[in-house]
Amino acid sequence: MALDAKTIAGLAEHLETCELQARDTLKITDEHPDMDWDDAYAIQAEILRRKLARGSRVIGLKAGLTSHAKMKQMGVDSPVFGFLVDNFCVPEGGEVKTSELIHPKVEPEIAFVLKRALKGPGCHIGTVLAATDFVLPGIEVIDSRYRDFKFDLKSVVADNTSAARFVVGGQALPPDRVDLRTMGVVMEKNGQVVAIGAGAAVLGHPAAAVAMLANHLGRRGEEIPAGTLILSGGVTEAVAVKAGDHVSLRLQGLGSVSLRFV
Ligand code: OOG
Ligand code: MG
Repeated sequence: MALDAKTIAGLAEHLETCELQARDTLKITDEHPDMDWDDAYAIQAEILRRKLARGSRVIGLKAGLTSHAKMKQMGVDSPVFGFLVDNFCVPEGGEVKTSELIHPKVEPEIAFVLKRALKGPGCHIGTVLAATDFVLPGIEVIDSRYRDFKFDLKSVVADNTSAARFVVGGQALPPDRVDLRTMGVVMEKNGQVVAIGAGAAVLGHPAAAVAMLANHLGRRGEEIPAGTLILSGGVTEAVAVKAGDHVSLRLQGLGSVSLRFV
């Protein structure tokens, strides 16, 4: 760790205040260039601690920057991991208030729900599929707290990987009923197709993103509990949205899910 506890708490408060007040900020590594990975995840953990103290519940986890399209769009080269709390969850077909967000974008995601806990190290696609209860379509609304979505990996980890809102829905199926690699992904905004892809865009197989998450937590002595919802990462580039937009995502064989921005 390069930062002391007081600096970590201060940066967490700053980033969470930006989130709650829908204000942007410069990336925190500008002022703290020596910040390391442990500092970045410690800031994220402190943001979570603040939310839990206010009564939020963790309802899921996310992997981000798991597809080549996303890494290229954001100019980075490795996945990152974050948390999802109950306040981020939007009901299927529900509304997202743009006044609560800075510059939201949507991403098509394949969501997993576990029936058994996953503990790394050593998790792989096989262990993930064996522990998965079902998969279903999910749209993630990301909203980097950094000005113009400009960040490096450590800054985005500290900012809980831009997590803001998400919706899951459509049809849930056990993973042996679908081919997660060849599964077609079509996202529409206001009836126009804005993103198309296939599951394999996420690390060759979206379950590999869940395995990476389990191995990442395993290194910290943590596990993914049974029942956890996991967003495996945007299949395509994220698409900017504004009030009035309607977004729907169809995953082949799993129906569709949608939300509206007001
Ligand atoms: C970071 C979060 C990325 C994904 O699915 O790739 C993410 C960002 O692009 O702001 O959630
Ligand atoms: Mg995402």
